[in-house]
Amino acid sequence: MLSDVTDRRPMAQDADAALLGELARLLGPRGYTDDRADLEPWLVDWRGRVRGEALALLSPADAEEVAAIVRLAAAARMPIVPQGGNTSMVAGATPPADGRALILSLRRMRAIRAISPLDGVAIVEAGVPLSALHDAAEAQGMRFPLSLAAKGSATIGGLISTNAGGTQVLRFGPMRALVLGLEAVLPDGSRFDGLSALRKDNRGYDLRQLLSGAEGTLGIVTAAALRLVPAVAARGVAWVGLETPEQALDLLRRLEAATGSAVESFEIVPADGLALVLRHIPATRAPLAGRHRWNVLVESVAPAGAEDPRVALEQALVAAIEDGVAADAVVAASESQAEALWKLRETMSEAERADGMAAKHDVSVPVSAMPGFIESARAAVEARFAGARVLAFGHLGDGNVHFNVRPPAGTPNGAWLAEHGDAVSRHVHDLTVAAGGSISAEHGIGQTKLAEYARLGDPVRLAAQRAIKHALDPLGLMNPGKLVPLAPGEAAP
Ligand code: 2HG
Ligand code: ZN
Repeated sequence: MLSDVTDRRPMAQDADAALLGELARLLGPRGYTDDRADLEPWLVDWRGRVRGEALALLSPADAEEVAAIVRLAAAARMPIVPQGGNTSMVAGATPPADGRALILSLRRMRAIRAISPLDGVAIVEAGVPLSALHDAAEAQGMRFPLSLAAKGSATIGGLISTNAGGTQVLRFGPMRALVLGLEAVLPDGSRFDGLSALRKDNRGYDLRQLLSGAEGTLGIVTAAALRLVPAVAARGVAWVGLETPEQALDLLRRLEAATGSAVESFEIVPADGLALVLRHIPATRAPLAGRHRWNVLVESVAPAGAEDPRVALEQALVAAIEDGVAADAVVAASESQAEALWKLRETMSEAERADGMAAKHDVSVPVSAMPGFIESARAAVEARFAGARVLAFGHLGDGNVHFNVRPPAGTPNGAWLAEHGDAVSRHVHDLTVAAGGSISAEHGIGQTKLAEYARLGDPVRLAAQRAIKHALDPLGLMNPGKLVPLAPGEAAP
């Protein structure tokens, strides 16, 4: 039998070569490359931990070309790995190690087809970077209310496919809450045109929602109708020092009450997180005179004609300090000060990476349980893994923190993680599940969380997700090896 396999291999390679030839003809030199140097940046994930290989990088010009690619790939049983800005935290867009895959980039599909302030909708192609949508909406007096640190490179297609979260989820929800319509190519090459952005549409299973957060495993999102909200006229941004995560949550509810729910961001940063930023990120400085165990970045906004949001924010913060809920605070007096405060939060991840590798976890529990979870899980992890340094920061108002665990100071980074990293992650995830939480609040499952998802995912949920995957992608060609764990005993397609 072995000789059969060996004999078939050249034929399979011929078929792959024929497919690549067809794709090169279809897409032309702007849309096709198999040059190793061109491919290189697409083969490694943002954190530099996972490396794959691919036969070619395809950059179609429109949805018609995407459909043609998917049909040709399906006929040749060739996997497709869609990749947007390549800032996945879970290697969700990195091709497989065996290298038999095509990377699909929609970077040439960058049109903002329409912005309608009357409908509160933008029709945007998948390759548009998030910051370009922000600018285009603003030019029309509107706003797209989702933001994250990678906004300059993260694309609309990637944000939808990963149901991205970020720092503005508190008021408007994650990406899937903002997707009103979708255009996509399904795994059989058919084109789904669901762009009409109806506010009400009750025709059963919702393909928009199935494709949002599907990590490219059910098809390729080519464009979307996205919700816009009115632009804000002014924002108030403050940095607050306090003692405990409990106080932070208490502060959030007070600020919401005092500002009429105008709080859009509420991010928590521990003292050692701020110290990392100040050490590694140029042009940053401590916002408060003293050192506080915990810090909060808060932003509240106001529409045109309303009172300056800084006034209500400042009053509420003064009251919180008087009541002993916060220790100190500063409200940005100008836009450049506001930007400087945001920089301290948005560069957290970069600063942590510059300091060395960490075992990263993106966990959520019910909002009210998060303060207790942060403290008790930190104590549990630090007691079990001597010297380990927990860095929990992020979206407290959403019940989601990045519960990252750094090696003991002075230890060779990689070696400690190689020895303890998996055990640390299992421990953190066990604690999360015991607290009724999720092991992936906003980063997705990708490749790096797949084994843990298989271990801890509710079997009923996993079976339903596999059934959906098999129904829409029976050949298993859409971003294989991501998101959906194989069933026990199931072979990879
Ligand atoms: C953030 O909130 C990102 O800054 C990255 O989700 C989190 O690096 C991380 O762990
Ligand atoms: Zn985050």
